[in-house]
Amino acid sequence: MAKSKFEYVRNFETDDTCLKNCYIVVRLDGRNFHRFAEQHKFTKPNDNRALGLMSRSAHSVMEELEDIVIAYGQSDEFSFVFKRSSNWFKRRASKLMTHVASQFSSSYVFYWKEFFGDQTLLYPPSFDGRVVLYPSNRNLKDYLSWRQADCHINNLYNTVFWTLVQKGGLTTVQAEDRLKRDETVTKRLKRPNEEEKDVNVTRSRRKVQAYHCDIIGDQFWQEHTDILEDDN
Ligand code: DGT
Ligand code: MG
Ligand code: MG
Ligand code: MG
Ligand code: MG
Repeated sequence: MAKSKFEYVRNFETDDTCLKNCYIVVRLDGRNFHRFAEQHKFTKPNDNRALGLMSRSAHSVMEELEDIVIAYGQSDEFSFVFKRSSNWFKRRASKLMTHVASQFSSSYVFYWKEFFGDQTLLYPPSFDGRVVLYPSNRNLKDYLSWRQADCHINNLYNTVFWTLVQKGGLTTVQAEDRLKRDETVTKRLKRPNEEEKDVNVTRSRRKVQAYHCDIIGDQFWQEHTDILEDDN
């Protein structure tokens, strides 16, 4: 076949072959599902219809695509693990990731009705994707454990949070305040007339917050005593 003078542009394509012997993990995550959940009135903290639809879409990915050995999902995300020895699409990361993302997204829309019945899908949802390689079984198990621990921690928090709001009558601000996690740190303190000793100090882990205020004067530092540590 004759080559055109334009052929050279093909050489601009970069090689994204995944390293051999590694498990290839593709993780998808719903784009701005905070808004999507709100607009489609997902129940809090967990909407069984939404979770069922995620699961159904993952099922479709596993059925239609090659070499996926396990998938794990929670919230608006799903991880797909390709077998170590897979040579599907010559292990090209972009091919694997985009096939997973598009198969999942189209299935999510295709099966919407099965889970949400007459409730209208208001706009087309989308999912981002990333590829991560894990060279050992330990690494892969730890990856999945990491996602599940994340699920557990979030669920624990969300379940208690929404119970405080829905059944306990607290405002969302009050519930958040109630659930602030305390952090215990050991500080070496020297109190007047006492020996220096290690003392457990409890403080709240605060959210990052923007202030627009004077930090030259003393007032700010008096109000935020946990920023500076003792000089000695
Ligand atoms: P992103 O991923 O950066 O585009 O932004 P989001 O908004 O998708 O953030 P992400 O992925 O960290 O958090 C997932 C959101 O999806 C979170 O706001 C809660 C929502 N969501 C997921 N599953 C459920 C559910 O079953 N019920 C409700 N009410 N919300 C859910
Ligand atoms: Mg996110
Ligand atoms: Mg998301
Ligand atoms: Mg997410
Ligand atoms: Mg083609």
